[in-house]
Amino acid sequence: PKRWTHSVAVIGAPLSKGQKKRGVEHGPAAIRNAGLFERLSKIGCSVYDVGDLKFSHVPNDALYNNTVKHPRTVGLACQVVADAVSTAIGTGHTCITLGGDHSLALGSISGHAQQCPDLCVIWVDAHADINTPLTSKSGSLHGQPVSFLLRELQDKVPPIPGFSWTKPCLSRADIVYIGLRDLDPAEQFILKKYNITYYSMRHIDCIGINKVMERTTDLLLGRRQRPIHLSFDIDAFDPMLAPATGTPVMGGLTYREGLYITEEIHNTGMLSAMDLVEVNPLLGATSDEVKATASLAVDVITSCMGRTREGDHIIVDELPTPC
Ligand code: Z70
Ligand code: MN
Ligand code: MN
Ligand code: MN
Repeated sequence: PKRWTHSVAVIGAPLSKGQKKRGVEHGPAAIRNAGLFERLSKIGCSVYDVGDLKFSHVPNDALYNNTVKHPRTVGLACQVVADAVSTAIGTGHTCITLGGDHSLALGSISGHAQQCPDLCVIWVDAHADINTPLTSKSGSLHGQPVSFLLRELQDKVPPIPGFSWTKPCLSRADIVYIGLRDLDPAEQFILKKYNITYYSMRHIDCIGINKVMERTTDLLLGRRQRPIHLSFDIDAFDPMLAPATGTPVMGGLTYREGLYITEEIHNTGMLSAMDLVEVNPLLGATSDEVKATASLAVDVITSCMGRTREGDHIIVDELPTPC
């Protein structure tokens, strides 16, 4: 007897201009090739493949303020992501967006919020990605998506070309970070000044991942049930587990901590959309490293959709009786 638990839409978002390294545009293919659809089907999901979105290259995409790179190209791509996610959610699917770099979360969260204005966000990442276009040192837009999303920050975010369509859809209390360990000075300032909740790797060491998840779900869902958007950057994991990514940072999540996060999110019953970003198959030292990183991404996604480490009691529901 099969149980069709979730109908999921999978959207490939091969966006790479939000950062500097080539290869992250091949993330969706790597995650698909690691068996995503087979694994989702096995746990009883009915899967609808939207395919990979096409992003047009915007010519003459000059730097903003001498720093921010490819603003028009990234802004337009995020708008395409937003439309696709909004359509998928509106059709009744749980939506999985495969990156691609993390700038796409501006699109996926905006599109999700068009359908679910009450959503909250769990951002699992080594980085906070909350620089404004004026605080960013790198000029990379994958380090900035959250700044465009937060209402409280809008008087600090300049109107940059390509982003005129964006509307902040989150308040400071609607987002919780998990896994942080590499923050720029301006990002630390923003997190403190706006009192944004984050559980860094130090917090996880201190209180354990179980308490972190208890507090996270309590903060976001304690008052009322609401849709969750999970934005999962694979670099939240330790580089030993996820080497094929653009910005590996020592001291990341263990496999068990990562899966505990996703199991708890599944258990809320409120996961409505997720991103899995920053898998870069050109950055593994060996093909085994690339395979391990893509396979980890599939484990994260299937865990979010209900795979349990104990097994799911679907295949065997009765023991043979000797007669
Ligand atoms: C830095 C910046 C970042 C991911 C690097 C790094 C941001 N704070 N995000 N890798 N995934 O450039 O703003
Ligand atoms: Mn990120
Ligand atoms: Mn990151
Ligand atoms: Mn379920």
